[in-house]
Amino acid sequence: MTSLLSGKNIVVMGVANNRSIAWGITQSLHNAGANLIFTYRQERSKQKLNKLLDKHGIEPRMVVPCDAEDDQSIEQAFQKIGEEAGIIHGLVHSIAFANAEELQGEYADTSRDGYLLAQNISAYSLVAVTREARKYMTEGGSIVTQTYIGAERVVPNYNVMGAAKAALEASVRYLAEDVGKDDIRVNAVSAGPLRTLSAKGIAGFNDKVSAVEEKAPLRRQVDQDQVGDVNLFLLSELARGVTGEVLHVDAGFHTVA
Ligand code: NDP
Ligand code: KAL
Repeated sequence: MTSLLSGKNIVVMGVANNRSIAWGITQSLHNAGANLIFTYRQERSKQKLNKLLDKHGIEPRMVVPCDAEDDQSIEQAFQKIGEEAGIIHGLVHSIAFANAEELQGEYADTSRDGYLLAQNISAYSLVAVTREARKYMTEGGSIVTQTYIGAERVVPNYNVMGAAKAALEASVRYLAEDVGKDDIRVNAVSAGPLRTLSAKGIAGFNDKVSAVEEKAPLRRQVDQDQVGDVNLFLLSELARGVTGEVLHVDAGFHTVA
């Protein structure tokens, strides 16, 4: 797999620490020879990222701040990336946020502000990022975002994020239609539960893991590497015929009743 992405400039958004899905993706992309550009929101994430890169001997092409809630920040980040890297070949969107108090109890109690916040950061950000990245994807390219089965089915506590991921998955299809004209593909990976910082302290996470181990055809959880490798596939030429797709990396859990 060493040469799958050699010489390709790939932007990775959403590494918070070593457990992040985006960090699993980073390792797959690095092993495939990609030049990696990172964006982060919090200073703490930047520090963790720099330490991880150092520890794993990965030399980043650039590390750029980008707040996915802010159009100007997105515009500036991609302008900087475009000016320095020239061409962007791929983009990984691995960003989501909802207020913790909206991730419990009844979905019917979701506030207007909480709903809009989750949609803004978790779904609209893909639209804004695609628009900016597209300007520099002059040789075609591939965009991959991360979703969860809570978009398709009712998963207790996922609530407002379920609505945000449903919007994200629909956006994948509409964006794929728009940017397909420029030979850019847009897909989503729907991962099984992974114990990340986002999942920490949220009620019901352990139940989701047990359900996968019990019910999924493969009868085991997925790990960061498996999710990373499917992102790699979608970013590579191997997936040149795939766009507007939601690909499950969940040990088959979504297929069983
Ligand atoms: P992490 O907590 O590791 O990553 C979440 C990332 O979102 C952080 O890097 C955080 O950056 C970033 N983020 C949040 N708000 C913003 C913002 N306004 N601007 C820029 N970045 C922002 O969790 P995961 O790796 O689990 O999450 C990554 C993606 O994977 C999410 O879309 C999630 O919904 C999805 N997913 C996760 C699953 C799981 O089981 N963990 C399963 C299926 C999908 P910072 O900390 O710097 O603010
Ligand atoms: C049914 C599951 C159990 C958990 C329920 C909801 C999970 C929602 C994900 C959402 C992204 C979590 C948050 O926004 C957490 C946030 O309120 C507090 N955390 C933070 O601010 C940390 C510090 C930063 C890094 O987090 C973010 N996001 O910026 C779903 C499970 C089984 C699968 C998961 C976790 C899916 C998913 O989408 O992440």
